[in-house]
Amino acid sequence: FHVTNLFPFSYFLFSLFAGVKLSYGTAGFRADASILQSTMFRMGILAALRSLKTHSVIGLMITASHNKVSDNGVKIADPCGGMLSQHWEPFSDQLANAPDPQTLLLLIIEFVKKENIPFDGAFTAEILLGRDTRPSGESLLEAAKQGVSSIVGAVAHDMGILTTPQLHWMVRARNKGLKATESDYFEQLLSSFRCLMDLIPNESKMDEIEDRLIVDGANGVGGEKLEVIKKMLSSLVIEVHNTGKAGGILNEGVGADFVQKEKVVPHGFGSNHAGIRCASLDGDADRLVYFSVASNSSNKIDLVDGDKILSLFAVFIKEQLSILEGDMKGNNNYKASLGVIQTAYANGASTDYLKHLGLEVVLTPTGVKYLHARAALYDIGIYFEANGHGTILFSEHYLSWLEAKNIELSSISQGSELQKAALRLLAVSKLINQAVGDALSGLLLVEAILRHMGWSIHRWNELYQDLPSRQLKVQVVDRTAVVTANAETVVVSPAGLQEAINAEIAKYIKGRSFVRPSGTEDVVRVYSEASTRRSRQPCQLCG
Ligand code: NG1
Ligand code: ZN
Repeated sequence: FHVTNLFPFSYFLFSLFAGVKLSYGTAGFRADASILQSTMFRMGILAALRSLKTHSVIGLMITASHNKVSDNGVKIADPCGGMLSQHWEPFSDQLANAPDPQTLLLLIIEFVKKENIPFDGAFTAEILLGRDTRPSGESLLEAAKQGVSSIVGAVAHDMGILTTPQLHWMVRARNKGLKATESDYFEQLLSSFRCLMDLIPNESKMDEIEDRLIVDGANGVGGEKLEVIKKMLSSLVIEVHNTGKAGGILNEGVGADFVQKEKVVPHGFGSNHAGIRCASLDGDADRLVYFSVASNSSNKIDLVDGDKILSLFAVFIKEQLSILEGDMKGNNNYKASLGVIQTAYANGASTDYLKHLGLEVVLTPTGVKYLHARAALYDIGIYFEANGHGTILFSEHYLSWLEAKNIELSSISQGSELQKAALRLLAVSKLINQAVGDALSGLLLVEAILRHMGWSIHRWNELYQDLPSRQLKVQVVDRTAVVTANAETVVVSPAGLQEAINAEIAKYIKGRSFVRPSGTEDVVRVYSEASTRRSRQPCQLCG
């Protein structure tokens, strides 16, 4: 085991002085950028070890997503393009918090032995590095690079400024032996989008749809990339606001997190946009929400959140499956398993709607790693968080079947509705990012499906009525004191808390409430919903 140059760097010192305990959390390490040099260096080491262990290319993304511009963070992308295996999270916590170089080295040596990480030179560790537009990204990337190169022979490739999903996509593509540059990414998105547009039924009432889409780029990387996509598309009219070029600050009064939580227009939008379809990306473009501006000159919006994007996707996929499976021609027939995955933050009205559609709905704890793993158990698994992070996963087995079915149909019923359904599903599997939720690919899929359905944003929003809900953050002494079960819907400790919640929600029609410690902030989150803002059951005494 050789660690060539662990010591010449001062990166170790920073976390010592900061006295901060870092935790890999829901989505990697996040903190004020000024204390992250050491963490980046150490995560560079971890990424190189992970690459040696898995004999695959690994990704390291520097971003703090929707958090403020002075924050930054790091996430590791595993060989399949998904999140770092949870099995390695405790090691990454230990590595990030090691108090001195000796402890760090011992931890690495121990872990290498325990995990049997091969140092035989048979495989060159390769890491793809990406960063968002945060100014701190450049020097943090340097620290990560140094961390990678402290492992003998490991190679770091700087992929430049990217959205988080682009980096995950590249890692996945590289490990599948596919073309994996940024232009390959754009090419795949655009060709599958065009394919879906070409398959739109003639009878779709496209004229009911406002042509124009206005996108809030959160003053981050997503807006920049959308400008590139826009130039390559003739069939969509996209205006991008908040690209960051006009001096706006990343995530400040803009972006998907702001729009979804505050339910008001982002900066640069107003009543002059009433009636127009609008969308908002978050700071690293892995979240997407839509909205329309209320016509009465206030700054209020009608939010079309992740749950509704999920519902739109579910309706479309279900429709294609029923065409394909309803009238199976030929011999090679198969019924796909379709599952929908949400978290407890999903609006109760969306869960009811999806169940009424006859879909299997499963709840997991918060965090893409849980949703993604559960969705991967189906032939087609659709997952979304209410905040707009989600995607559609297709199993390899189902994709091979679809490819074969398409070939069979092209010989027995070329151009039939059956074949079109197969082609649409294949196009969706290429358009939608199979590694992680991706605002850019999600946006193109929403746009294609709305045109396919002939739905305006208002028609889409009317799929169901959201139950009024509130989400609060509460600062507590020790958030880990709150322990939950059943996909975070029940508090196990402290004792008595769940009973108190039960007593409260019993007073309201469709009352639902839960609390959980955040995995990304030092707070406890409280969520509540009920049938109306003021719905109290009539009082037994006074009516
Ligand atoms: P935490 O802080 O664990 O609630 C938040 C979001 C998650 C996810 C992660 C990662 C909410 C309620 N929680 O996690 O959905 O997006 O950040 O960014 O929105
Ligand atoms: Zn994000």
